[in-house]
Amino acid sequence: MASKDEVMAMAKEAIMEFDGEMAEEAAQEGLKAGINPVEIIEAYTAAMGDVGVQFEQGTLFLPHVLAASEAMNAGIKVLKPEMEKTKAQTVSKGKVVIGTIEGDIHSIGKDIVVSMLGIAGYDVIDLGRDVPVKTIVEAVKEHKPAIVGTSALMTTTMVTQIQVEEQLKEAGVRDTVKTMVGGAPCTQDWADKIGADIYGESATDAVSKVKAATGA
Ligand code: HCB
Repeated sequence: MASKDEVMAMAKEAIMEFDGEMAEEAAQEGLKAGINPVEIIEAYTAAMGDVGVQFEQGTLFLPHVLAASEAMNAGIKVLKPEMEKTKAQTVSKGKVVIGTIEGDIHSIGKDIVVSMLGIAGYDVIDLGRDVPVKTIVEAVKEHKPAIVGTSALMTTTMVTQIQVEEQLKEAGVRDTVKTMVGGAPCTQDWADKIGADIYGESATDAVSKVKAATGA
């Protein structure tokens, strides 16, 4: 059986090599070895961050990024059923509505947050990606969640998070829900500036802040 270090190294290599089969193998070996799926996802995430840096430096290109994200999704697909088992054993701690903001199709980070909130016992309504602000406001009215989160990966789309704050106010539901923002360009300063209640730096940070905000 593979050791934890071997599994983590394999998980990272799989993303760096854009190898979905290796990502699946790392996930399977990790589960066999009793490693927490979240830790394996964190290894994929770290490697995805490295891919992002290389993309920014111009040493990798969009098809590479896409292949890396597909490899990561392949690995997560193996881990998900195991994570769902944990979810089934917990009583719901409350509802969270979440989506990637309008104009933005980046979904990997948001999907990790969705999975980890699910594992933590939240009832998560995932609106997907490129979600119109109007749809987010309607979902808040319909589902009455404790938290509404948005993900923005681009400086050009994070500004739309301001509209979430404004349109929730216009709809008269801003006081009924706590807002969370996240995604690489977002910061605590950004959250403070636009009046969002929570800034989730990572999925782990998002879960612990959601727990604090909901008293769980
Ligand atoms: Co994309 N892309 N991309 N991309 N992409 C970025 C984001 C750039 C920064 C790369 C760059 O140029 N330096 C850049 C944005 C620049 C800007 O700010 N304006 C960029 C661009 C420009 C684009 C396109 C426009 C490229 C093009 O077509 N010319 C296009 C977007 C089109 C559009 O959206 N309308 C595009 C496309 C793609 C894909 C499809 C190839 C792919 C996305 C696949 C997918 O998501 N299904 C992709 C990817 C993968 C990236 C990078 C490389 C990685 C993003 C990622 O998944 N990171 C990224 C570079 C980078 O970020 N350094 C690059 C890993 C995840 C796990 O991290 O930060 O998303 P995360 O999530 C964390 C954390 O933030 C937090 O928890 C997560 C887990 O810990 N979190 C939340 C996330 N959301 C949260 C919400 C909450 O409420 C709370 C916490």
